[in-house]
Amino acid sequence: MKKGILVFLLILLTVGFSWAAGKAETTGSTEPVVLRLAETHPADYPTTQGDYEFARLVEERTNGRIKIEVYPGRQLGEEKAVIEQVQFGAIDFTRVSISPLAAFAPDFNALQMPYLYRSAEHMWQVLNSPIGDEFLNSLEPSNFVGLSWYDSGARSFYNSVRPIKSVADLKGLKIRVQESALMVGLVEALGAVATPMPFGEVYSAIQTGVIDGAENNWPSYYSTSHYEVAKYYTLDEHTRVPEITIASKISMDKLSLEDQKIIKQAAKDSMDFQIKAWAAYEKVAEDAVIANGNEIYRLPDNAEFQAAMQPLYDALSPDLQKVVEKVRAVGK
Ligand code: GTR
Repeated sequence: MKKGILVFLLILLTVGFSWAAGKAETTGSTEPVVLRLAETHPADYPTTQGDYEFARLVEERTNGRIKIEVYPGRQLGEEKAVIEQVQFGAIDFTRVSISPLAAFAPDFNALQMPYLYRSAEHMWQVLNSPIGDEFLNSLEPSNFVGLSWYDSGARSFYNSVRPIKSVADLKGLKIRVQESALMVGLVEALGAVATPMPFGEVYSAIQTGVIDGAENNWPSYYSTSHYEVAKYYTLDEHTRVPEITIASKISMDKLSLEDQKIIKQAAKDSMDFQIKAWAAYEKVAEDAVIANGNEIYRLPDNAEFQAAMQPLYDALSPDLQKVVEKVRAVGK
């Protein structure tokens, strides 16, 4: 109870401070407006590099009136808790995977369905089409402002027990997933045991045998050192899950329309930078994991995995099935 009151007071204080900071801009003070961006990855990770570029562009284009401070490495908390804080304005921005965001805006599940995109190019065609903008704009009723998309490659399974060469090999393995109902369903559809868990807890959970493995892209497999404790990596590439940068609608509403426009444009203009940083880091990660002697297995084709995941499509609402059809039609 006491702890609850303390947390409440802290939230009031944080909201109060951000409000005061926001005011500075409208009262013509020369003090910069300082806004905070939460990032789960370390400073050298490509999404964080994109965050820094976004912050740099905003500072440059507002002549220093708005400063975005990037907090990498989960300093402001794990993704789910951070999204909640962005929703009520205690944190101004975050870059997250759309997987945990879908708990707040369920339509986003339609953009992270297994084997949805034919390729990385197809995903980018979709995100850069009006569909991508509709999704960014759809967040406002949930109190977020969708700003931009970042690359996240493809996610695949890794574990410490055995190589996975077919769906049967996944049977009974305890696999960590993001805090996402869709990801729980995906892992269960393959006969494994899904364990939702915050990102920062996965390394020790694999090391101590609480779980057998997890799933992620090359850069995360490498930067988290999960590759050291889970040496079998199967490139089944079950999902491409775009990364997204969102703002708190409460924070944005305190800024002038002109500053909101600058922020939106700067976020979009940081995308190219992030996509290049992603490609470079993906290569570094892959080379380092292979040099470490990990057992990498690429599925000759993913037909078996894809068929096992069909129930997830059947369970989608008719509206989301229509979105899936629209996504599939892009570029055809
Ligand atoms: C990464 C993603 C993070 C986080 C993480 C996870 O690929 O960039 O934002 O969602 O996966 O698995 O928790």
